[in-house]
Amino acid sequence: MIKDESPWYLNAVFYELNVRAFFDANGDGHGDLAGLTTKLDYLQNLGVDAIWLLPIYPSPLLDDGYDIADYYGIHPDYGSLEDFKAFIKEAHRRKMKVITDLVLNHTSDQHHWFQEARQGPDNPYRDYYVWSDDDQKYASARIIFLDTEDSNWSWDERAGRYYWHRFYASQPDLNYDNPDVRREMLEIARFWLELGIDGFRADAVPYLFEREGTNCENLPETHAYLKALRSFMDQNFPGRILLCEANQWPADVREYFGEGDEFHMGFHFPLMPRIYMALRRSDVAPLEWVMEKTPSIPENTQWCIFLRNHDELTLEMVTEADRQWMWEQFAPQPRMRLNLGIRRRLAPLLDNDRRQIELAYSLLFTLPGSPIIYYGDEIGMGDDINLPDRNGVRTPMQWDDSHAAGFSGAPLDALYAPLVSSPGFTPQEINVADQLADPGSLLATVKAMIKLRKSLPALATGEFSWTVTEPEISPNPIAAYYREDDQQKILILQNLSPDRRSFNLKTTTNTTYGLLTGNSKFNQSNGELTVELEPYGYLWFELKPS
Ligand code: TEU
Repeated sequence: MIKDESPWYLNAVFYELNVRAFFDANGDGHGDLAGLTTKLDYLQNLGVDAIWLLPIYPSPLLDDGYDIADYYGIHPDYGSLEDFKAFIKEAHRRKMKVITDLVLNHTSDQHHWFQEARQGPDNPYRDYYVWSDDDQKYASARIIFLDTEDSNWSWDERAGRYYWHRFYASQPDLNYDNPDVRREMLEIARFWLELGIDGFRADAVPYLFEREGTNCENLPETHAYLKALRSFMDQNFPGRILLCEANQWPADVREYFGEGDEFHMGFHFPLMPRIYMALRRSDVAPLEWVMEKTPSIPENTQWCIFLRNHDELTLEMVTEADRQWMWEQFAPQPRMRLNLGIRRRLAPLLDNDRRQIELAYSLLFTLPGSPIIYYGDEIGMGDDINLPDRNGVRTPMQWDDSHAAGFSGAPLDALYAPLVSSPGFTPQEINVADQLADPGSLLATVKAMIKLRKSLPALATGEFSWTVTEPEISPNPIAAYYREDDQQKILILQNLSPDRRSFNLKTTTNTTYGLLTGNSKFNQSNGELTVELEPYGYLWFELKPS
């Protein structure tokens, strides 16, 4: 149950955004911190509690900023540290929290540590990275960026040795066996926490240590270091949070919460693809499966749940057969696929079908965890599968139908990425201004759901339990569940199928089913709730003694 003194992140709505993509204040074609600051009113109005910024450090941008060249600065495209401080101040003034990406596992090869390390075995930075005379060590570690890399080792001509990297070859992994690396990272954390941020989204944490004979993921040494980071934060910056990015099965992610002494929050990767699976199959079974596999987590920790993010929709946490099926269903064109995933946004994935998109949001706001919205998905923005890597889901935010979608005053050919041009998704068709003016827009619905969700703490931390509707059919297209704490009992009914569905639900005597929101019909009488759910329809109720 959420109490007044409960930590804020237990019932918070997060918003993930790319500074480059949000708003360009100086007209150079790249979004910047000053631009983002002018858009804080929009986020406050949407009801967002916390903003997660993708990396804004100086970087050659070969992995869009996850390749960091200097941990202590701001990429000049985005502005300066002064701009960052001003942004934090303005966000806090609006009672919004800010978390930023902390990339622990690797640096850019342009980072001065790596440039020094290459120089020779005696260089003090040599041991900051993981070197080998051959490319055979740690052979059980999988390759993550399968479409671009064929080994986790790359040859460095200057050093005359191989270096280890779990992601792009331009991102050498740091050597966490070196106490200097461990210490440097705490100093980096200190620097940003002193600037006033509220915490970190810690990137790619399963891969910090390497040990022969293992898959080099989730190792005990890695957990020990992450606990040390947590304790450093608790001691020096109490109240600031750590959000874990571990794309792992629930049982493995569970370990990152420790005994409440490691991460405050963790992304629920296995849930995400199963939301799409359940919708496309009109079958609740994938959701039942993942809820059953989801372990309970320590007090004052929380899942972070999401529909999409800045990466490809990862299919690492599904079986091979399900992956093939998901690709056939959601990525019929080869350009839509990337590594083990799908580089498309929410609205195009769901056929730009308003009913399915709304239902996906209904699931996001009622399943256990704090929801994260990916920028642009609140208006149903499209993507551009012709752009390289994952850039197609990182295009400029569509503010209005004026020049450059109201994102920038720069000439169109100076924008960091082209505007979405696919039919149905152009800025003329999808933009914030139109949707703000339209009480029936997706944006209006998402905003209303956020407000409702925040007023119902049982949706954040209450017990979750499935309920049975009658007649029972198999496969079952109805996702029906209760969320309950000692203050509130909420019933959620959702139709995962494109057909209208009628059913009954046995009700408790002396209980009134108060409608919270929904788009379907129901009737309560004689101890039964009779429901007719529209195609992809949903109803949320609060149960009250009558
Ligand atoms: O992703 C790391 C990661 O662990 C994967 O889950 C990744 O999300 C998946 O394979 C899809 O790419 C993080 C960032 O989110 C990603 O943008 C970076 O490219 C990556 O780290 C390397 O820094």
